[in-house]
Amino acid sequence: MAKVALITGITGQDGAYLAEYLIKKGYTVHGIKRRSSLFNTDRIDHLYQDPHEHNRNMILHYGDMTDSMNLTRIIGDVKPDEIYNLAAMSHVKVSFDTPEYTANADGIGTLRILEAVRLLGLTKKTRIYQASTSELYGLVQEIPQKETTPFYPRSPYAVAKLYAYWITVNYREAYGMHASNGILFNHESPLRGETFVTRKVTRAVSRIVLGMQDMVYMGNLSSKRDWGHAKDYIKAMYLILQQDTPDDYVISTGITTTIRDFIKMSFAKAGVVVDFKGVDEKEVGFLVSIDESVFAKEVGIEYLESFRKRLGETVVGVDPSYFRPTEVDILIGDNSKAKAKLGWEPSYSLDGLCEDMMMHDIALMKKEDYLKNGGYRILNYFE
Ligand code: NAP
Ligand code: F7E
Repeated sequence: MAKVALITGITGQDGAYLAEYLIKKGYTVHGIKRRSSLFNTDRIDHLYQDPHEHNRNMILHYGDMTDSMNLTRIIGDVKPDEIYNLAAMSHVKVSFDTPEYTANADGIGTLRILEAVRLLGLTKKTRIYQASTSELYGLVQEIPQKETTPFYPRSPYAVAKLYAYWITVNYREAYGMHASNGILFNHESPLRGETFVTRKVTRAVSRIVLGMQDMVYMGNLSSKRDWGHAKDYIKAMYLILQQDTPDDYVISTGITTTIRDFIKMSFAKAGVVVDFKGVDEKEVGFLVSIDESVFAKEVGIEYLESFRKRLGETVVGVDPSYFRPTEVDILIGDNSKAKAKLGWEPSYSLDGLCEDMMMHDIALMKKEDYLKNGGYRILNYFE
């Protein structure tokens, strides 16, 4: 019998990679997606099967983390062997604007899943993965952060996820459930939402080198993140649920980098050197030089002449509206426990991740139909 997994947040970055991974492993994957006025399944369309087909291995259900009855009904119908609870309002900055909704979906939403499994008598059958986050460390109490590092959340998102973390631990201890937290540090990919910093950068840099955009405005350039590739991190989720004993694990690369350096790295993938000058809100990034052979290969010789004329120009500015009321300055994770107990380690370096995202976004921006479909939209104030 094929194992049955239920993924909340299947339309998101991690949900899409995880669904594909589990289907390849022979699972039947059920996913919960929200109703939206436009299609929101771009990331999983390649896995979609018409409901009229027999023996489908991916089945979607309408649902929402704020609706207990809906979640309980789906879990009761599906009776999954494994639940991956990935659904969340996952944008830290937006959580300051929507704190109550974030608490409901990200915090109480997790309780709804755990309680549904308990009330349906599935505690011995169903294993639960909770998508916990390095944002729990917030104002870090220790460097690097590990499973025993005290939490100090710094946003409504992180506080909601703190509740979700502890309610998962509590249901494990109180009811003997196989419920585990993956404390995942930032992970990115070409599927990353366009308003998270890495994707905002790789999209903007692609557009700048192609002559489609003059500059990009960023927030805090000095914060540091431990970035891995989502393709590696979803494998850790799977491994966590294959363990005999439920437990909590830090999943990270152990390397931390500033936003500023990630911007430089992204331009370098196109053969362009960018440097920064000025401080705080007055800091700018400007074009220093071009390695023309790299530019011709990665961007295209036809874009070179007009780009050459731009040397010296400012391409990165700072807009304080992107600053957060409370910031997480540095994250760097110690993944020793995951290495030792799960046999997990990242296969992508940051350079490899950046390469993957840049090559994807240069190709994406070049597509004419992308332009026609509104892809030229400049990220707005809130993004
Ligand atoms: P994501 O791309 O933002 O995806 C979030 C998913 O949750 C989407 O499918 C979204 O649906 C769904 N969702 C949001 N609110 C919902 C609601 N009320 N009811 C049902 N579904 C809802 O996030 P991700 O990067 O894949 O991250 C997956 C999980 O890991 C999240 O819980 C996130 O907080 C956590 N996490 C992420 C990272 C990271 O670096 N990526 C690190 C640590 C933890 P729509 O597609 O309709 O918006
Ligand atoms: O910001 C700074 C920003 O939005 C990273 C989520 O997946 O990872 C993610 O949360 C850093 C912050 O991710 C801009 O101030 C500068 O210091 O990409 P981000 P995040 O807040 O770390 C954790 C682990 C999660 O759990 C979350 O769900 O970059 N930054 N300038 C900017 N950030 C954004 N978004 N936009 C800027 O223009």
